[in-house]
Amino acid sequence: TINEATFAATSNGENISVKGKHRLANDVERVVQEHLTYVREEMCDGWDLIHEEGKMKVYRREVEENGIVVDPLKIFHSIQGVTGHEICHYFWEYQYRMEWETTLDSTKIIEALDQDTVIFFQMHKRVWPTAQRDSCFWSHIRCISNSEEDQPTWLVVNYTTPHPLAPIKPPQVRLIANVAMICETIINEPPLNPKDIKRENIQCKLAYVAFVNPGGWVPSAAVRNVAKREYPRFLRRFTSYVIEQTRDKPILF
Ligand code: H13
Repeated sequence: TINEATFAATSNGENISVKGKHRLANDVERVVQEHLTYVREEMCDGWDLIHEEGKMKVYRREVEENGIVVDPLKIFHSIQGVTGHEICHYFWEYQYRMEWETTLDSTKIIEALDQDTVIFFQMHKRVWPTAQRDSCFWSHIRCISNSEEDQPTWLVVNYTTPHPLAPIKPPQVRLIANVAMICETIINEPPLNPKDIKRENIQCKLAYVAFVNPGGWVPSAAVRNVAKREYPRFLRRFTSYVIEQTRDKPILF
């Protein structure tokens, strides 16, 4: 059998697949755990509330690396009538993407690593006064149960990865991203019989976290203005889309 030591010895720092685990499984595990830790951290020093709209709160920390804006962003929201599973399902699934995404020219799956992990290649709309951007990232969906009584936490992580089917062709510029959607479901005034839970009794508490590097210099003010406008717009549109899609469907817990 192959153990950790053999894995380390044979992998030689490369990602190879071992025993039912795909070649990026360790990366996925690490990034998922980092997000679960990071999302619980308090929002204090350095975080600015840049937008508030109903229950949506958008926070940003201004950070530059070599003169490039890489501001971390966190959005908290609470959505009535949907579950965390539903939010993550519509966020992760390829088939719905172009129905709610307004910032993309195209999206495609270039590899499926396992049932819950795929690699996307996306062409982004040109929103900046500079080169168009593309992205290539693994996208993973997961359900984490915390206890018998509580509803599980659902999350989706999108994380940039290179791929032979998606070489960077200059002048094309690649976005570098580490993005997570993390959701909890709250059941208000739970009826005695779980079968009697109605959409009006449920609520999804959502956290959306984004670290995006534009992959090349863009005027700081331009990136910050676009981000401040586009992230709330995305979440507004996406959550209305999920509410609309699930309205007359059985609740997906
Ligand atoms: O998360 C969003 N969309 C995902 C599904 O299409 C893909 C996203 C991703 C982005 C970039 C690279 C890899 C993955 O997770 C919604 C994104 C909304 C973006 C609003 C635009 C903001 C512009 C910010 C500029 C920063 C450089």
